[in-house]
Amino acid sequence: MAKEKKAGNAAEKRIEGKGSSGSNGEVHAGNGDELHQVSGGSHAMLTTNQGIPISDNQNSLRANTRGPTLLEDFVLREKITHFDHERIPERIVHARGTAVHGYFELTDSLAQYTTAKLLTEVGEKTPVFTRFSTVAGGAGSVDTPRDVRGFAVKFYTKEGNWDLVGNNIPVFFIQDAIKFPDLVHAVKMEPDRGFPQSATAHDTFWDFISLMPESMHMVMWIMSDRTIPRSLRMIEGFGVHSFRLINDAGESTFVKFHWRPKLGLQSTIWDEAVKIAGADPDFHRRDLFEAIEKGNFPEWEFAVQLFTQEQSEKFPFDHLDATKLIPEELVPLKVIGRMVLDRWPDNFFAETEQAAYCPANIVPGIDFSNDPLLQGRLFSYLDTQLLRLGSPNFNQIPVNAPKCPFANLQRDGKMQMMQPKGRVNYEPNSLSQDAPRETPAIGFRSAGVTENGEKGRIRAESFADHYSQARQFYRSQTSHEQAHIASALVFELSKVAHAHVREAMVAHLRHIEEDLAQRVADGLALDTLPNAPAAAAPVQDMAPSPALQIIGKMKNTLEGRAIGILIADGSDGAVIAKLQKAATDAGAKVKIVAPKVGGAKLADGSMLEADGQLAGTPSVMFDAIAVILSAEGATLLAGESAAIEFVQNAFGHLKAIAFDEGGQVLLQKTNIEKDRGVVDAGDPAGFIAAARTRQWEREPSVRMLA
Ligand code: HDD
Repeated sequence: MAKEKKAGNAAEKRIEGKGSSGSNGEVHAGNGDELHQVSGGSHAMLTTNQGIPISDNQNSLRANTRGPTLLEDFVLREKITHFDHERIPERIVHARGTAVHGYFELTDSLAQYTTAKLLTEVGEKTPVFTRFSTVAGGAGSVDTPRDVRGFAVKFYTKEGNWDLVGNNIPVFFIQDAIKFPDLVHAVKMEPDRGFPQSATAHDTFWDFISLMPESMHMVMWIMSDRTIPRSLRMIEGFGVHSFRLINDAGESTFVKFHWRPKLGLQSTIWDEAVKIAGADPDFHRRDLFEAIEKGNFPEWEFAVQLFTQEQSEKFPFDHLDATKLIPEELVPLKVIGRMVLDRWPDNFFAETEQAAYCPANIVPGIDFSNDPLLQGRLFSYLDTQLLRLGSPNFNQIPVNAPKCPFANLQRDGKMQMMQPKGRVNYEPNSLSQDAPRETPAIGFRSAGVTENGEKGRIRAESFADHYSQARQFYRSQTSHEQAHIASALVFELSKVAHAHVREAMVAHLRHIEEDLAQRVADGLALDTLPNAPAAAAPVQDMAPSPALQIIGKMKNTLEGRAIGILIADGSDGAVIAKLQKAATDAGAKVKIVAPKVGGAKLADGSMLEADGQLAGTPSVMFDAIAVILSAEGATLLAGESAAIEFVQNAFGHLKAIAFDEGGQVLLQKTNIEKDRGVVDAGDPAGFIAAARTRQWEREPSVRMLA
């Protein structure tokens, strides 16, 4: 082939003599620019999908140097066609998510209650693939909107796959699956305008909710800081519904499943979450990735609440109603194992995007309850997977395939990857010795439950109490958390243009707590409190449950947290090093932030490289900050709004701040009032102690909460 025929898209002169045939390991030039591909090594040969070696991956086939492209260019057509088909439908809900491989290890046997091997073989490590997600936003939305987090775990057990498809909130919006499409339509982008993306703060959501008293308990949870987590490593997970365990005598026990993060719970401040969305839309995904890369494997305890039918009949609520939880004080949690996530997927699409979770995937020894929300889910997920993945053979995709042997007589269909042998594809048969057969002794069996009563579209009387647990949740919170709930309601309802919807919501709040209704009404400038709607059942005063707090479950630790140190030319290296050591010893990740990413020249003349450039690394990325500056550095940064905001936002987000003499100059410029959380950098221990928590008592001085 003549050289000019291989010319690229830049100045042809430069290209001549540069294009190569691109054989194995060679630099494959041809676009006229200097390429920095690695030479040498043992690169695989680039081929088409038919295995035909490709000689030139830079230029399509043309009739002449500057002529039209030829239809016969199968290399071009195959590549573009494949590209055009690269996307599959995103999940209708939970579209944005990130997943990690790991294992579940059983520490306590539940042999008394179940035959499921993964819950009875102590020490056994079961591989898992766990996907965290937001609910409302599209796949390309941000990580930190106010939203429920999905917590879906696929256990590849010896007896088949078990999917525990839960959330970071133990209750749900609705009691019956038939309402799910309405709920999702209401929360997603409004259909005429196509916004807002990934937000509940709009008319259609609150209109729907204000007409659904059963959602009030969930509303308390979503307005709490549970929906603005600091890290996916710091969220709880819940199976939500009651399930059943079945033992070898065929007896069944009800069970609720819980995940409890080793790092404890922590959330962001709402203003912080909003700013993180701009600074790093992938904040949670990156945090998880970086932790795993560093070997700080996130870990959760796995716990169960076990109870009998007789016990459940005495509960002051119906446990089959997914808008109710079982307080830990009523049925304590029993920790039976742990989950460790230790391996990032090799390929996001192949694994995370194609992962197909389904609550109906269950193993012998576990069974469903009659929760009508769960019953509807058992249908929905398989149907969704068929649409998304396009074929009933999606279970053959490696991330979805069981890791135990599996065999049946299902055959054919699009994208069949298996090549079954022989004549027999039916059962029973007498022609094959090896065709798969049923195994009555160990095969899956449903609990032998007697069902009777009248068929009909009826909601049980026992599902009628919509406010008692909402009240219990609100009353169980610390005063800081209550203020956040009230303020979140004010924020969300302030985005609702229809006054009657705002009023209807305040009216519901009166059943939950009069004081909450008043605070929200004040925040919305409502003159009078609207009348509460008729409640379908009397509202009960349940004992507060401190386990429902976040602040009460935050760990006094820097493990998993990050500290940002702002420096500039002339900063004192010794002070920085001391802080760095103290923070690292306490388990924190430390990042240096400087006006230039190359770093800063310290007072002793040495260069300290930066991990982030100031404009792109605001303090919302950190749990605490230090400002270590020379006098000149401080004067320079006093004229830089990113530096002022670095300090101001850290203060506003209730974070600890360490400063030295130069840092103090910048602090003065921001007009912040020093408090216990603003610590001299000469006292690293004091700084670390302050950095372990948020400065809650500072909050009234920095924002007007409802
Ligand atoms: Fe759902 C996805 C959690 C009720 C229908 N759901 C989905 C995911 C999670 C949940 C975590 C994402 C799984 C993943 O990472 O791929 N969903 C819940 C919880 C619910 C719940 C905790 C209530 C307790 N869901 C629910 C109902 C329906 C659905 C009542 C329909 C009747 N959910 C779906 C779905 C999704 C889904 C449409 C979308 C993508 C997918 O399944 O794979 O089938």
